[in-house]
Amino acid sequence: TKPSEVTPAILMKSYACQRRTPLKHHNSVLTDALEILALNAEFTKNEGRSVAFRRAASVLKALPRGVRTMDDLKDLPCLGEHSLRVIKEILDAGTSSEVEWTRQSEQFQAMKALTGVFGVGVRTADRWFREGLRNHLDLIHKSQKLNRAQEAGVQYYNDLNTPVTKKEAMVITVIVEKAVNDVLPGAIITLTGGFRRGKEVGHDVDFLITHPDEGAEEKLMPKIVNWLEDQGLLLYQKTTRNSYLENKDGPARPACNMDRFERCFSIFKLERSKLDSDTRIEDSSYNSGVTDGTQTHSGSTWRAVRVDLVVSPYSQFAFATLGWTGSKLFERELRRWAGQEKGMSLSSHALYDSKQQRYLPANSEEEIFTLLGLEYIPPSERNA
Ligand code: DCP
Ligand code: MG
Repeated sequence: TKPSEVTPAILMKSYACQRRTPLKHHNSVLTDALEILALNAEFTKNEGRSVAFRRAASVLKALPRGVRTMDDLKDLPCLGEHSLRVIKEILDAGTSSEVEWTRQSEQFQAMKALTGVFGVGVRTADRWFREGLRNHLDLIHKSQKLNRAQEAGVQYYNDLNTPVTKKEAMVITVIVEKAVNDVLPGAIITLTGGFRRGKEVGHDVDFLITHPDEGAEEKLMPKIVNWLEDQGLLLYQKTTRNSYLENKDGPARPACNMDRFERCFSIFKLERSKLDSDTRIEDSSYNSGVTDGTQTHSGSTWRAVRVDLVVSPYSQFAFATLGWTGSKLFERELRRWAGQEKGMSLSSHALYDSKQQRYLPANSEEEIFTLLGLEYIPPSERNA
């Protein structure tokens, strides 16, 4: 082989937080397949397996070109035997029988439909599946007992399963900024989650809110929620209180991965008239009023959108921003890197150094990467 024909070896780091992962990549056929298996493993409560498939998919997302032969995968980390087998099958035959079988299976389809209802997690969906329920309509027809979140999830099922566009996210940003600045002038509002990473659509809109005067943010959420409710902008909300207390004896990681900020899970009522007219008329994704009985409202003047609001004290804002920007795998890998490689414990609240037995403060995401001994990865390249 002439030197010019040799493909240079790719130096792929093994933690996703050490790599740049753009939103658009060259291997979506393979990553979609692996992510079906990851999702199925999640549905069957096999977390280890699920993470292994997600890590494998994530490595392929970071490749500078499409994989064409198994040779292209030489020396890449995180590709287990099972993932390699699936990739080989797709390269050879175009599809993987395991993936196709999974995709078509009754259990996978039912779990996907049931967990697609707001307020329904894997555990509940699994129980309902075993009771014979298959989708959100069964929840109505078989008069399943639902909590308030699930009621809303069924009621607004169609809207909540219609991807939120960037334009809608921008309209909601303006509303949230108005609400927050009305009840606490000088507050800072950041759009986090997938939209901060550059995604064109999302399943919800995530916001992080803080104020430069530490303490000013306390009890802020109820005020924001009241403001929004007074304007008739909320279809549903559930606020959880801040339960984080810095522990002098460390570590930072709460009992579960869930963080403990004051948080509001909400469903916004977004008026279509707030969106530009050109998108309004063409966009068939809006409920037409004629539905399968899950949408109780009649007009098509508004649509339901999931919005997550999180309030953070200013001193934790950098950690919260990093923790709420995602992707989920990127976050997971950051925490794993901190623990396994640095003897540190990272959460959305703080970074704790076990050797020094102290918290390491930071004012920006860049500083946190530096404290972790990592090269800074901008949000647009955290799409692991
Ligand atoms: N997050 C987390 N742990 C949680 C909840 C959220 O680490 N328990 C982080 C990772 C996510 C981000 O917050 O990337 C936002 O959560 P979403 O579920 O909204 O995920 P995305 O915004 O990334 O994707 P989507 O477009 O589906 O909303
Ligand atoms: Mg989101």
